[in-house]
Amino acid sequence: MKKIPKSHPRYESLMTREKISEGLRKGLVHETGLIAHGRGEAFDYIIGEKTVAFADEACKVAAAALLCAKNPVISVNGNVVTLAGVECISLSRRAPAKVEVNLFHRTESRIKKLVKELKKQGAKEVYGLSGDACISGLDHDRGLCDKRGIFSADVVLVPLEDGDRCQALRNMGKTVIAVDLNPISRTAKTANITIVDNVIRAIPNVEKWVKLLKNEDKNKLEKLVFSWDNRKMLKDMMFFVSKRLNSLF
Ligand code: PTJ
Repeated sequence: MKKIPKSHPRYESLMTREKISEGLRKGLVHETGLIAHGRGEAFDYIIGEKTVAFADEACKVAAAALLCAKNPVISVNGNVVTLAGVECISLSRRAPAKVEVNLFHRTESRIKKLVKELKKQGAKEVYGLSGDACISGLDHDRGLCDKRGIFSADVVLVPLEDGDRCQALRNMGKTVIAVDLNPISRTAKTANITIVDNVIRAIPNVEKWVKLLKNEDKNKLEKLVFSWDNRKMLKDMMFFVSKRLNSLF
């Protein structure tokens, strides 16, 4: 990776760019993953590159949903493994939840590379290689998933998902937790619980809440999930963004 001086005011952001471009060079990230990352960066800049209160609340509800689930799965793609693979593995142990590599631009070779990378990062079991089931309503390879993973999951955490697939997962009756910096994306509007934050901050934050809520009464956790109003949170988030932009000048 390129050497970025720690004194640079955009050090963290530039290092993250380096990570993503290294992910591309290693064949983990798809080339359009760089474009998606740029869009994410722009929204992160707008929210102030910090976890806002609404995102923290969403992380709490996401943790409750994972703890109430019978078969929760964390779905990871090229960008997620590159930016927050270790954090996803750590969350999967704590919840506990399965991890599945599930790609928009699916190729066997990239799935193999990502599974290998996750194992290198410490994962014991990673789903995604068999692709022996299909997310209903999606033709094209992006619908392929594992029968014992996403296909049979009741709760799916999908950081950086596309809106179409998010809707298809919901149509299958699953509870979908999305991480998306863009509060007006189709994914953000379609998921049951949307964490409007950078995946780098969001995954450890969900794990923090899993730790805090682990011994909480199940009924109380279920209430937390069922009473969550995702639409209201997105509206509050947009209000926060417009207020913040107005206050900058
Ligand atoms: O590895 P693959 O083949 O599964 O492909 C992955 C990408 C990301 C290329 C694919 O899923 C895709 O094209 O995604 P989209 O539809 O561009 O959506 C990406 C969304 O994630 C956008 O709304 C971005 O704002 C958001 N995003 C990008 N980077 C981050 C992010 N959200 C949270 N954290 C980020 N670091």
